[in-house]
This record gives sequence, C-alpha cells and structure tokens, in this order.
Amino acid sequence: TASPVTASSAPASSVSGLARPTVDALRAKILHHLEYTLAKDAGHSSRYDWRMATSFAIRDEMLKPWFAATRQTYDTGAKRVYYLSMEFLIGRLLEDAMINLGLHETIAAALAAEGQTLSDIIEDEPDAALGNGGLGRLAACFLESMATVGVPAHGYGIRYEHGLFRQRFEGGQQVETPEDWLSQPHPWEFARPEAAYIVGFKGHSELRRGKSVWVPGETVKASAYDTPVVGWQGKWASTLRLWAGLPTTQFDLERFNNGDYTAAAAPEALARTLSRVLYPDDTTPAGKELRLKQEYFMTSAALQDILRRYQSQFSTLADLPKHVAIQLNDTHPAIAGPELMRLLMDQHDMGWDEAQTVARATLGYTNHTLLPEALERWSTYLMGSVLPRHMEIIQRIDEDHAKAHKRPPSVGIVQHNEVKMGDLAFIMSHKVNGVSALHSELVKETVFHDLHKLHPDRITNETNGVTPRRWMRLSNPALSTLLDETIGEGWTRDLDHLKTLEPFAQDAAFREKFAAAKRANKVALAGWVQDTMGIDINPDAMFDIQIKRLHEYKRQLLNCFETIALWHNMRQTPDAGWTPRVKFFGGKSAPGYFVAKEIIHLINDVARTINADPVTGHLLKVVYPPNYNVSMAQRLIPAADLSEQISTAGKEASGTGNMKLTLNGALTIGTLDGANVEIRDLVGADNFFLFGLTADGVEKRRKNINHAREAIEDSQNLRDVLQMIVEGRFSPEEPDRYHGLVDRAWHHDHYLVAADFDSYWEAQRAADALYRTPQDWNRKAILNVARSGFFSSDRTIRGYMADIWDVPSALKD
Ligand code: RUG
Repeated sequence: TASPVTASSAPASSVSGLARPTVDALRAKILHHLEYTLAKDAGHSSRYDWRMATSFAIRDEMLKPWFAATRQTYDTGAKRVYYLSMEFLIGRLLEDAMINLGLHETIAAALAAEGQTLSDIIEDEPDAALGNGGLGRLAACFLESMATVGVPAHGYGIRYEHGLFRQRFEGGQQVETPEDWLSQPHPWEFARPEAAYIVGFKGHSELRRGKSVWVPGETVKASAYDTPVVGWQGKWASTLRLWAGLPTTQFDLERFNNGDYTAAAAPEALARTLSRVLYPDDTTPAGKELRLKQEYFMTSAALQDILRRYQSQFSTLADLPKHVAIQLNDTHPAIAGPELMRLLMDQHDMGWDEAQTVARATLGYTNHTLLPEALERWSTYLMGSVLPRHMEIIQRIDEDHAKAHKRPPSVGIVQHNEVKMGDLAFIMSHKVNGVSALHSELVKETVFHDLHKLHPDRITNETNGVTPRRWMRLSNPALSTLLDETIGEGWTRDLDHLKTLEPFAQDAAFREKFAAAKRANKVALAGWVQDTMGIDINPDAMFDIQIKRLHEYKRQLLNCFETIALWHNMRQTPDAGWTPRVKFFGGKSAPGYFVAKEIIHLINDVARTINADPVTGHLLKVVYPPNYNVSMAQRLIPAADLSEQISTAGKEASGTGNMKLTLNGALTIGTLDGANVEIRDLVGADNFFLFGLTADGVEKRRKNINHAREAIEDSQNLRDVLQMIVEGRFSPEEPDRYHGLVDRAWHHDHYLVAADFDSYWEAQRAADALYRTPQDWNRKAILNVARSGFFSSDRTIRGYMADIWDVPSALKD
C-alpha cells in the first residue's frame, strides 16, 4: 500500500540525519511566517505574533523527522505502539522542540537579530494542561521518550477546549477559573478533518441474522488533530492525535431561519461537550454520564483509527497483535477491551473466541493507584444505557472468565450492579503493570489479589521515569552546562552516563561549581517570588519544596503542621542556630474535595502569619504560588534543596516529581512509598532522609483505633501545633475556622499524620544539621544526581518495549 504521508513535498532526509538551519535561514523563516502565515508586518508585530511565527518556523523543522519516521514505519511494516490516555500534560512545547532539534541558540540569535528576546517569547506560550498531575505528565514524558528511543508511536487523547482549571487564591482559598489555552490558535497542531469517525451512544442492541447489532440512539463525530513530538536530536518523532467532538448532523438551517437558534445549534453543542473540559479530578470516579461518554469517545475513535491504519497495511486482523500494541493508561480507556471485540466481531465478522484472543494479546493495562475510590466502577444501569452492546459483551467476557477459572466469589467484572473497570482491564489485557517496584507488589497483594492468583504471570512492573530533556536540559541550563563540561553531553540520550559524575562528589572544586549552579537557580526563583508574590526570600536559606496535587494521602498537612512547629520553636529560641528555610508548596485540589481545599486554606493562613512575623523573618518563610503547572515545576525543581515525598506509605503508586527533584540535586525527605523506595536504594540510605511507618506498619498501626490520640498525647510539639490552630492563631478573623480540621486530626486521621509526626520532625532536624555543613550537603546532592540515571523515562519505555509491547527500536544505534 502507498504510504499515506500527507504532504507532496515530503523531504528525502533520513531519520538519522538532521541538517540544522543557519541563523539567517531561521530568521528568514520566522519573517516569512510573520508575513505569509500571520499577515503581519515585522514592525507592527506583537509578542504573540513573534511567538507564532517562531513556532511555525520550528514546526517546519519538526516535519523532517516526523515524515521520515512515518515513512520508515510504513515502509518497514514495523510494529506500532498506541498509548491511550485521557490525559497528556504536555505543558509548553516551543522550547522543548527547540532543544530537541538543537536549535536553541540558533533561534535565540535569529530573534535577537530582530530585536526579540527568546525567553519572553517562550514565556508567552500558554501551558497545554490536558491533564491533572502525574498520570498525564507521565504520558507526555512517554511520548517524548518514545520519540527519542525510536518507537513508532501514537498517543491518543482528547483535545479538551479547557484543560485543568486555573487556580487563584481569594482570602487564602482556592478559586477555580476556566483554563482557555485554545483561545489563541495552537501552532503545533494540524487539523486532520479527513481522519474522522462516528462514535455512538445509547440506543439498543438487536439480533440480525443471528448477529448482535448496535443501533445507537446518539452519534457524534470524532475529528483528529495531530501534534508531532520530536525526540532528542530529531532522530525520530511520535504523534499525539487528539480528538475533538463534532456533530454528525448537518446544521439545521430551516430551524435557524425560523428563529429557533438554540434548537438549531443543539447537536453541535452536544457533540462539543465531549471535548469541552478535562475532568478535574484524578482520584475519584465521576459517576457522571459525561465522563463515561468521554472515555468511550476517545477510545472508540482511537480504535477505529488504529484498525483503519492497520488495514491500509495488512490484511489479516488475526495478526493484529503482531503489528500493534495498545497500552491503556489507567482504567480510563478500559472500555477498549469490549470495544475492540465489538469492532472485530460486529464490523469485521470475527468470531467471539478469536476476537477475545486478539484483543487480549493486543492490549496492556497500566495501573496507577491502589486507592479504592480511584478504581473506576460504573453502575450496570449507566453502562447498559450509554453502551448497551458493550454491556452485553462485558457480561459475556465475565461469564467466559468464570467458566474458564475456578474463581472465588470476590472475583468478577460485574458485581453488586457495578462494572469494575480495573477487573475488566485486567482480564482483557495480556500484561498489567504497576508503576514502581513497591506498587507492583502491592497490586498483587491488594486490588488484584485474586486475579493475580489466577493469572500469576500477568502483573509486571515498569517503574516510572521522566524525560531528562525537559526535566534537566530545558529546565536547568546551569546544571546541564556543568554536566556537559564535566562528563560530556551523553547523559541527555543515556541518563546512565550520570554515573560517571560520582567521583566528582569528592572534588571540592566541582562541589563549588555545583553549589554555584544551584544558587543561581535559587536566586532566579527568589526574584520571581519577589516579582509575582512580593515575598522577600533568602536564596541562602534551604529551599524545601512540596509540589503535587493536594490530597490527604500526600500529606501536605503533615508538612504544614511541621512548619507551624518549626515556627513555634524558632520563636521561642530565635538564637538557637536554626537553619533558615523557605517552605514552598504548589498544587491544586479537585474543586469538590472539601478537605483538600481546607488544607490549602490553612497553608495560606499559616503563610500569612509566618511571613508577617518580624521575629522569624530571617529564618522562615512560606511560599505558595497559585496555579502550579508544568511551567512552574520547571522553575521550582532546579532550585530545590529538599524534596518533600511524605505520603502515607502504601498510598503513592510511584510519584514522578520525586524523580525530577532527585535528578536536579535535591535531597529527599520521604517515606518508604512508591518510587521513593527505589530512589533511596539507588542514591544510598545515607543520602536520603527517611522517616515514618512502612506500608506494613501503616496497616498494623491503623488497627489501633486510638492511634492518632496516642500519638498526639506523646508529642508536645504536635499538641502545641493543634492548640495554636484551634485557638485561631492563623485565622484570628474566624478563630473556629479549623475546628473541624483539628477534630479530624484527633479522631479521623486516616492517613496517619499524627503517627508519623515525630519521626518527620526528627528527619527535618537532621536535614537542618546537614545543611549547615554545605560541603557534606553538596556531596550528597551530587551523589543524588549521579545515581538518578535509572529514572529516565527512556529506561521505562525500553522496559515496556521488552516486557509488554515486544517492539524493537526503529533506530539503528
Ligand atoms: O498517584 C499516581 C502517582 O503516584 C504516579 O506517579 C502517577 C503516574 O504513574 O499516577 C498518579 N495517578 C494515579 N494519577 N491518577 C491516578 C489514579 O487514576
């Protein structure tokens, strides 16, 4: 079959050779786009115009590797990977593309020649926040790593008009406003109106000549938008294909002409609803029809597209798993099992058994959580009414499974009038993976205990990773340059090269350079905090950073309590030789998550009180910048000294912020949870501040119903903290504001804040002590960097390729 590369002028360059344009050539390109794409005169162009023209010039450079990778994949019939995810937290793309194409300096010079400053233009780009947190950012790192490692890959998701909400603080409380990244054209995407599929909902399923046929009651069209993602040095590229909802019916002109404007626009409004907003919660099932519809919309469009592409290259659908691997990012696309079977059976005449075998061999499922409330369940009523044909298929899959295995009564996809999407994803996948070593073991022992016994070879582990291009080269140029000078540039492609940095930890001259890079990042962050928040912070204080979604299990409250205790102690003995600290918090709460929002309020109230205290002003500051997002993470992480990874053991599946902070030379204070365990094993127990109960210890401690009260009674520090809060010390205008919170701390401390408090306090004081001997601190920080090579998402992707997808790299080296 002809390769459907979509432009007539596809360049002849091979994937491995990338000719870099000169400054003059890029300058001319930018001016060309300014004039011919944006119809603007350089003399009258705004920053937005310059950014768009620069983006188009860079995008042109992305096309070469993108075309070449696409061609090679078609020409060789290589196996493809499809990553289905409801979230892709991609952030800004301009600088990432420039860095991967090696054009950073060239573009800076080309813009300078036009009197423009590259950093201003980079800052002008809105963050594409099509995700909530770790799960969505992981998907974005994977796309970039697949493009670096050489995997023929597509990511499939939804082109949400409104990504994750913007967060403001009003009187210290979180207020959400809509995010509108698409209010300006998105320069990286290509609309593909020719790639459109009909997706049905509701209706009924009927038998026609012995075959079930679904007659949907509603239909929408999924229309594709493609964004290229280039890997390091532009050797390969992957594609992010996002679906937008469009109506299937033509515009009702007659109604419109009769003045019934609302009715005329109704089908369009309904279809667009599907791609209107990102579901702003990553931990609890929505229980909403719209969410289920969104999941099915994305999954069905992706699977139809995958089968269409497959059939343009190969003839036998039975061979699908030889040429295609589909990865389900969490249970959100778990309807893929029944949907793939439906398409194979109802549209391609495959028999039941074969369709099930083919689907299972093609699909893999990644579990990201053990929290029971985050494992999706849909009522059989909702599933049956929104997706009646799928409900039939699910029931039969469940029956087949029951017949084939002697299962205990606890096993079953459909139970208590609910469809358990985790069990469905497990049963319909050939491999199920957890995202850290500890998490994968806990998955076997807890959520999938019974299924694991029936299928002992199915669960595997792929510890998460992060891309060193964005999370070091782009965000930390000071340290990147030092690494290049010291060990060469090889670390960018192979992060294991960082190992060669290890001997430099003993080298005083290197330690000084390392400390200077960190200090420069801290000075830059301090300037930004001063400019944006008006808070004066000391760059020589320890920068202690907790950045992540607000959730009780992540225990921002523990950090907040410790901050109060520290302040209280500092006030009592201001001259006791305290290590100055700046505590940074960053993160959003789900809009309906009352307890998390109350914690945000408390942190802001505590910040207000502490930051106004003249006694401790030189010792302690609390900074909570609103609207934490990918770009803010890029600013904070390189400046961190201490990384707060303090979740209740057994609750954080992996974490990825913990990896970014380690890579950037922060020491971790953390529990034995998620990937912290592997971080500590690799960097060495001496270079990590461990505290708290283990996952086993947590379970045991919970059995004592008085665990919180006993811990509080044993801790003078914690008692003082709770007393200050309850007296209204941080909320004098409303002294009883936190009575509920304090009451829960005494009586409903599900995440064991009290039980871990003293141990956390001790670990914090150990961190203080070490920070006072900078040589030792820096030596340990360097060892953290040198030993963090394992946490590259390139390594994670290689793991998926070998263990789950059975896909080799398309690159030769
Ligand atoms: O909470 C987990 C993180 O521990 C993990 O690092 C990340 C990527 O694997 O996924 C997060 N997650 C889990 N986000 N949503 C969920 C539950 O659906």
